[in-house]
Amino acid sequence: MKILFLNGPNLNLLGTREPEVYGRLTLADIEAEVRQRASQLKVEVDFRQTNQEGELVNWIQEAKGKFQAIVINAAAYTHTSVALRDTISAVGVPTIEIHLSNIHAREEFRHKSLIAPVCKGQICGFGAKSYILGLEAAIYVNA
Ligand code: CA2
Repeated sequence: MKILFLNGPNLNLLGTREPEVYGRLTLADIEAEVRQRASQLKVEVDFRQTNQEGELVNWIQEAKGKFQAIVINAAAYTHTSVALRDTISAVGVPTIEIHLSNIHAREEFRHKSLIAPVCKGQICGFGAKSYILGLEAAIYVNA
């Protein structure tokens, strides 16, 4: 089984600022943790980050037929992107929404996720562990 991890804007800055909100790990540290768990679970992962909305759209489109699930931290695009929502819905690859922070316990504008209704489920608030839980959810929805 192949699982595609997608990371949206500014997640490349993890570990450099706002550790009280997002923790001290870098995105590379989180990727290493995901890869370790994926190898225990005998699944393959591809792990990517971009600051560009259109690149996320292209990657989701290209996932069809190549990946059995997508785990996405769309970052700020979670709250704004009709394009991402339409793409997830159109492509039909089972998608898990994840966040490091509990978006429902933060500012009002973060409470709304435009992609949540087209995802299998949402995991948020567990820091880097949200990625591991996302991996396990991706396997679960394919079981
Ligand atoms: O909690 C999450 O994972 C978020 O997706 C992170 C996004 C935020 O816009 C969402 O509401 C929740 C922000 C990612 C930016 O990460 C930074 C990391 C270090 C310094 C600055 C930003």
